Amino acid sequence: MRRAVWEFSAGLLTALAFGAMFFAACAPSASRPRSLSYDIVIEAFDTTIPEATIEGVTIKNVRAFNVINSPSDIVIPAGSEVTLRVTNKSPISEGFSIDPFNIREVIKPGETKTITFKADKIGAFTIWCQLHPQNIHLRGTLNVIP
Ligand SMILES: [Cu+2]
Repeated sequence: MRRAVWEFSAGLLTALAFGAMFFAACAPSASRPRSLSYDIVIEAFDTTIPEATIEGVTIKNVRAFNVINSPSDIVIPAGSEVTLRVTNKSPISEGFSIDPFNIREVIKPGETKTITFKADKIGAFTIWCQLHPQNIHLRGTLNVIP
């Protein structure tokens, strides 16, 4: 009886070991390039201040746009095939640039553009709008990690 239990346990362990090997063989290899996609929304916050008094000087009709990408930062493993779907919710055309990957797009209000590239460089790369002064934009970062 004890021997039968032992034999059954040994058989079960063998089956589990083969099962584990089978799943290991089928699991995606860590070195295979991954396909990653992100949805990015360019949001504009229209700040209208009728007037502001700064150091005793009153300025009328102070208007400013604050434009951000959401999410502003992206982290991806090197070698990934990347798809960015960028939607512009700003009332004006916005730029979307990542210079080291030769990405330089102009996206009209309400438009969504799909940008694909391979993350074949490691580092932290600035995502920025090439159309407008940088003091009204929050820059983003594309982080490509080893
Ligand atoms: Cu802009």
